[in-house]
Parts: sequence; structure tokens; C-alpha cells
Amino acid sequence: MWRCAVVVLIGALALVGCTKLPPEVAVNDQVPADQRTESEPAGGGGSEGAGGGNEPVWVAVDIDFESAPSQLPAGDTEVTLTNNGAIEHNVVFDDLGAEPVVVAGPGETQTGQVQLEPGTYRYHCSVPGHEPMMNGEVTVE
Ligand SMILES: [Cu+2]
Repeated sequence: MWRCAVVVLIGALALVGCTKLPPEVAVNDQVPADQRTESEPAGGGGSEGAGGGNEPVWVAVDIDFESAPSQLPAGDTEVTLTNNGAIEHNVVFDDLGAEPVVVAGPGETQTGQVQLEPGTYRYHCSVPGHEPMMNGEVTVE
């Protein structure tokens, strides 16, 4: 209150800054927190319900990963790539070298083996030109 009163005396511009800032800060601090607690169960339920089986599946289209696992179990894991596109796609884990973990041609579903330690891994499709659209991160635990 003291600062506001002083600023009001200084000038109209400062007054705008003083009256405008506190409500913005309050909204930014409170509204997202309230919305998160309400929207989290709806958003998290879908992925958790689909992940019942221990079968990590990437689904590729031209040119995007239509769906991809957000989590993988540590250790030896079989991963599946379903390619619903008309051109070849693959999954490369950036930290495991340039060799794809799994490659699938048009209309194919292929499986591959990957060994991962706990951590966060970036993956992408290494077919030339695909990486900007076909990439993501997966958490291994
Ligand atoms: Cu691709």
C-alpha cells in the first residue's frame, strides 16, 4: 500500500504500472495452479490406462509420430514401430548412436530390442527431413 501511494503521487504512468502488475501476478500464480489440479486427472488417465501392457509402441504417419510411449521400463525392452504412412520410418535413440532401434516400411509393424538405463532419452526418425517433425522424449525408469 505504501509503495502504491508513493507511485500515485509520482505520476499517471507509474500508477498504471502499480495497479496493473499486482492483479496479473496474482492471476498467474493462482489460476494455473487451480486448473492443474482439476485438469490433471483427465489428462493423465488416458495415457496410464493405455499403458496397461508392457508393449511400447510408436505409431508413425507421414510425417509424424502419431503416438509414442512417454515411459519405458529400464533394461532390455522390446519396442514396436507401426508405420501407417506411405514411406519408411524408424526410431533412433540419440544417446545410442545413429543406428535405428527399429525400422518399419510403409504399412509394416516391426519390433526391435533396446537396452536402456534409467534417465530421459530423446528419440527421432532419422529418415532425411523427418527429424524436425518426428522426435520426442521418453522417460526410462
Ligand atoms: Cu520418418
